[in-house]
Amino acid sequence: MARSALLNVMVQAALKAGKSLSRDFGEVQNLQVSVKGPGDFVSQADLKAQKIIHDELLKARPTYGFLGEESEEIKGTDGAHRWIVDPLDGTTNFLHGIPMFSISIALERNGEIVGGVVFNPATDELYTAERGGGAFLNDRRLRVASRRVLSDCVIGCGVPHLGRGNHGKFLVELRHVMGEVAGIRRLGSAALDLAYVAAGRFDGFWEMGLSPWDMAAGILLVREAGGFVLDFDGGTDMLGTGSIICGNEHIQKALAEVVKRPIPTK
Ligand code: 2AM
Ligand code: CA
Repeated sequence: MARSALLNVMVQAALKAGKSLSRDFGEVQNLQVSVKGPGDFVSQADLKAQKIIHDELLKARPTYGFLGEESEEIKGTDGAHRWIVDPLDGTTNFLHGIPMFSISIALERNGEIVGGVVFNPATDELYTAERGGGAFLNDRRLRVASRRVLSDCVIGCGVPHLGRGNHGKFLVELRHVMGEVAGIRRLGSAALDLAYVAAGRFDGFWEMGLSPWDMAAGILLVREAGGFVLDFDGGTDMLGTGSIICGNEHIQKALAEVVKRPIPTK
């Protein structure tokens, strides 16, 4: 697997921030027993990871723009390129000592995602993709699962957070999907969910109310693994709408139909 210089920059940034998060995750596990909990500590871990990534990426490409979860967007002097970064996706898991979190770094060129890295430092799983070059888990080429019927499928989803999203609407989606599939999973990191679809572990995934940094790298992973990714309107404006439904060609279509089924009248 040959990585471009740009993808290598992204990988190095993810690995370096991953070391920092790993150290802090060890500490978080010790802090669970304190009454105040590790909340402030985790915010600091998050900010530290973003600074590491920002500095690595901007050192390599000082003119590119930078959109990161933890800061205001920085417009680059190069109008064509933008990094889209989530230094810690799955914050709630991290906070609770659950080793299911990730760093997500994407590169956008003229509005199109051309590079993506998702790294889970707790499992040392590094997912990478470049447009036209395929998707990889460490050195292994990825392919989405090939199941064609929903009743054989394990589907990932996101559950709206306390005080956010439309809980009633989600429950209708859940009710419809659980009546059709073999199993439903919720990891708590959208970037990892998408990586799991790319790796063929999940047959599909849906969620709404996401931010661009949760999805940008994962979308490219799924596409480069041969999957289909659309928003809830059946278009490709996932970053704009915050909604996503994906899987292989058949499962994406079938899952979208079930997720968008109208609310039953009785
Ligand atoms: P985060 O951990 O970076 O916040 C899981 O459903 C997804 O929702 C994750 O990608 C997670 O990203 C995001 N998420 C978690 N808490 C959130 C909140 N309060 N508001 C919006 N998104 C959130
Ligand atoms: Ca996130």
